[in-house]
Amino acid sequence: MKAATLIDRRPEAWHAATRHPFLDAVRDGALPATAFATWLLQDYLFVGDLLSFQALLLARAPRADQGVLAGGLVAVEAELGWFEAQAGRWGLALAGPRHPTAAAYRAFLHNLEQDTYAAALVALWALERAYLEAWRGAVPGDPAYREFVAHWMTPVFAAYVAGLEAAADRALAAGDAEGAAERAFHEVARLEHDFWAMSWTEEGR
Ligand code: HMH
Repeated sequence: MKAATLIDRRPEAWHAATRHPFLDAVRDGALPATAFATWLLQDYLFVGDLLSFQALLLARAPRADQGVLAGGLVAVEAELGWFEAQAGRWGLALAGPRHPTAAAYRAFLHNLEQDTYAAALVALWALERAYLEAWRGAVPGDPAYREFVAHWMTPVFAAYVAGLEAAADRALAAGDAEGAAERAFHEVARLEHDFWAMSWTEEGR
C-alpha cells in the first residue's frame, strides 16, 4: 500500500480534515478575530508539541529518512519563531492553556512514540499534507491573512510533504505495518477536523 491510498480509502474524513468554514473565512475575509486568535495560540502550542514528537521520531529513523526528518525538525523550530513574530505583529499573547482538542492532539502524538515507526511517520506525513491541502483551499486569502496562506504554499513545504510521503511509502512497503498506520491516519484526519472546528466554534458560532 502507498501512503496516498489511505486518503483514497477515506475521502469523507479527508475532506473534513482539509475543508472547513474557518478556511473559507480566511479566503473571503469573514474570519472573526476571536477565531483567528484561538487558532494562532493553539497552533503555536501544537507546533511546540510537534517539535518534541519529530525529535523522537528522528532518533529512531532509518538512515534513508534522516535527511527529510532533520530538515523538518529545523523547519518546525523556525516556525515557532515565525508564530512568535506574527503574534507580536497582531498584538496577541501566545500564552494560555491548551484547548482540550490541542491537548488530545498532544496525547495522540505522545502515544505514537510507543507505536510503530511506520505509524508515527504516516501520522507526520498526514498532518503535514492536511495542512498543505487545507491552506491551498484558502488561496490567495484575504489580504489580512495572505501571509498565513503563503506560509504553507511555498515550494519548499510542498517538497517536504513529498519527501515525507516517499518515506511513508518505504515504511509501508513491508506490509506488516499497515494496520497501525491506517489507525494513525484516521486519527490524524479526525484531529485535523477537530482543530478547525475548535478554532471556529470557540465563541459559539
Ligand atoms: C493542527 N496540523 C495542525 N497544525 C499544523 N501547524 C500542522 C498540522 C502542520 O504543521
